[in-house]
Order: sequence, then C-alpha cells, then structure tokens
Amino acid sequence: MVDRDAVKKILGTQSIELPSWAFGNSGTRFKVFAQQGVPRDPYEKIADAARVHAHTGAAHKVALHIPWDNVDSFTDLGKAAADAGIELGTVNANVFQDDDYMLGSVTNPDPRIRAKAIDHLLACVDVMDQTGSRDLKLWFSDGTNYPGQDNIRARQDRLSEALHKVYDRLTGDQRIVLEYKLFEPAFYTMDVPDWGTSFAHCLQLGERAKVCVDTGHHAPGTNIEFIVAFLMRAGKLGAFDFNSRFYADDDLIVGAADPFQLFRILFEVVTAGGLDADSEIAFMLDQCHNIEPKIPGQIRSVMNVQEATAKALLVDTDALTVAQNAGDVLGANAVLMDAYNTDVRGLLGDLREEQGLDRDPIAAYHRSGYAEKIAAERIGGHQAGWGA
Ligand SMILES: [Mn+2]
Repeated sequence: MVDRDAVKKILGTQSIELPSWAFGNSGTRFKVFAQQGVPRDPYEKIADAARVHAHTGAAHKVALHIPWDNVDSFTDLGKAAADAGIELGTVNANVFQDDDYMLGSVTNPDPRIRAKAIDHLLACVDVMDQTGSRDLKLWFSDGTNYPGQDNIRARQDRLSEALHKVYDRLTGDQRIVLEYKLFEPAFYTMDVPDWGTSFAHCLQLGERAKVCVDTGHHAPGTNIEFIVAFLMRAGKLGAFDFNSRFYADDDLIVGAADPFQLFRILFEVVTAGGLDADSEIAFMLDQCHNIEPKIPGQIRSVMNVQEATAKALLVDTDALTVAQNAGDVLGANAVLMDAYNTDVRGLLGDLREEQGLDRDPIAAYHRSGYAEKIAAERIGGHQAGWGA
C-alpha cells in the first residue's frame, strides 16, 4: 500500500519553473491577440509569475528569455524576484530572431554569423553569472528547407564547435541543457531534430551537458516516456519543457491534450528518482496562452503537473514489481491504471491547506482582484510579448 502522507510530503517539495514568456502576448503566425493587463517589462512578468507561486506554492522559479528579458541590471531583477518570493531560473538563449539567422545561427555557413551567435550564447552565460541561474537552455532553429541546401555533416561540425565554446565557458554548477525539435522552422533538416542528436552532443561535451525534453517536439505517437526512462538511466535528462500538443508544437497547457501521457512520463521520472532531493532535473513549462488568460493558464498548468505527479507517486510499485516478475501482464497494467484513475484533487487540496493556501488556486486567484488590478494599472508602454 502506498502511504498517502508520504506522497503528500513529496508533492510538497515539487517545484515547477515558469516561463517568463507565458505572461506576455502570444499567438500564431496568423494573429497575436493582445490581452489586458499583460506585462510591459520583465519586472511585471516576475510579478505575475510570483502570483502563480503565491496560489500554488509550487512555482518557485521563473525562466528568462534573452534578449526578450534584457534589463539594465539582472541583480536588480533578481532582487525584485526575491522580494516577490521567487527566484530567477533557467536562461533561455534566443538565436532565432535576427535577420542574420535566416540560414542558421551556430550552424550558419557564414563564419561571421556563427561568431555572432556564439557571442550571444556567451553573453547569456554572463547573465547567468549575475542571476545565479544554473541552466542555459539551448534551442536552435537551425536547419535547412531543401535537399542540397547545405552540408548536413558540416553543420554538425559547426554545432559541435559552438557547443564546446559555450561549454568551456561554464563555471561552478552551471549547465547546458540542449533541446531538440523534430521540425519547424526548418522543414527538411533540423540540426538538432531528436533526443539522440542532443544526447550524442551532450555525451561529447561532458557531465554538465544534459538533454532537455520538450514534450511538444516529437513526431505524433512518439513514446516520450521511453525517451525519459532511457535518458534518466544514462544520467542525461537535464530538464523538461512541459506543454501539450494535438498536432505539432502547439504549446498548449501541459496535461490538457493527453493527461495519461503526462502521467506515464512522470511515472518514469518518479520511479527513477527524479523527485529525490538530489535530483537535478528542471521541471519547466514552455507554453503560450494565446486565447486563455495567462496567469490562470499557468496556475492550471502547475496543477496539472501536480495531479499527474500525485498519480505517479500513488502507483503501488511493490505490487507492480510482483506482477511484472510473475509475468502478470493484466495485473501489472491494472496496478498502473488504479493509480491513474485515482482522483487526487482532494489530496492536493489537503496539501495546499497544510501550506496555508486555498484548496482551489484558480478560484483564489479570481477572488484576489489581481486580474482587475493589472488591467487597470498596466496602461501604456510596450506590451511585452512573444517575439517582442
Ligand atoms: Mn521548449
């Protein structure tokens, strides 16, 4: 039998990192729908992230995107975060929005453009030195659209050279987490299309390079929990970018499209020690709230991860092992499904009450008046947004 109090205790230690960009305006390439009260600068994004933490107790960190979140003083931004009860987290490097990067950033055939991209990545490590961030998240839009457009192997060489330059710049506990994506914006080849490519580069780099699994970056039907299990066994799972998808890189609320998949992923995480005190896996969200309000969208996301984690923790692993070793196919599956089909909302409500929070974070947010306050106050100035 699983001890529900022990499960609650572990859930109380779980931390989910929020993306600063989730609070800004976002959209598709067809239209960005502006919302009222959207942050005008990184400080207001920090304030909104802090609201999510205040209501959930489980979102202690906010990830930055450079240059979107550039400020005069990252020390001051860090102080603002601390005053609001949270910390600055992962630094996400952006080498995909400059005209120079049309044919790639670190894999561009032009050495001047490669040098410019590497300089930006090194500048992101400078930011980490100031914010105390552990992780530099690298995602490259680099790739090609047409067969013959560029030399696939040469692009891998350029990628490797750039990664080594950045890796050599890391100090202390700093790490690289290398994200992959099957397609988009490039449609013929992406230079880091899959976990295997990321894994191979991270192996060559060394201990402080790990793979980042963005749950929306795979081909339909890919068994993501297998990737997670494999990477955890190899000690190479560095981070998640949680979101959900129906078709491609939809960046919808985690657990919305396929809560069962999220449970299966978190079951692998939990059973491989991913929630242990010494675990170094960063549980991040990477989402855009294009049509729903952003702060409640983030609160719902945190709750969805908590619910899937609670179910994963409720799996009776002793009974599962007995069934597995006996070759009891249906019995083993039933043990897993029993946990998945458990309603954990009461358990999480109890946890929040013990933490001095409302049982229902979304209702508490709506009662707080914060949405009305920011809609009234955040008038004028540049509305920070996705791609801004
Ligand atoms: Mn991502």
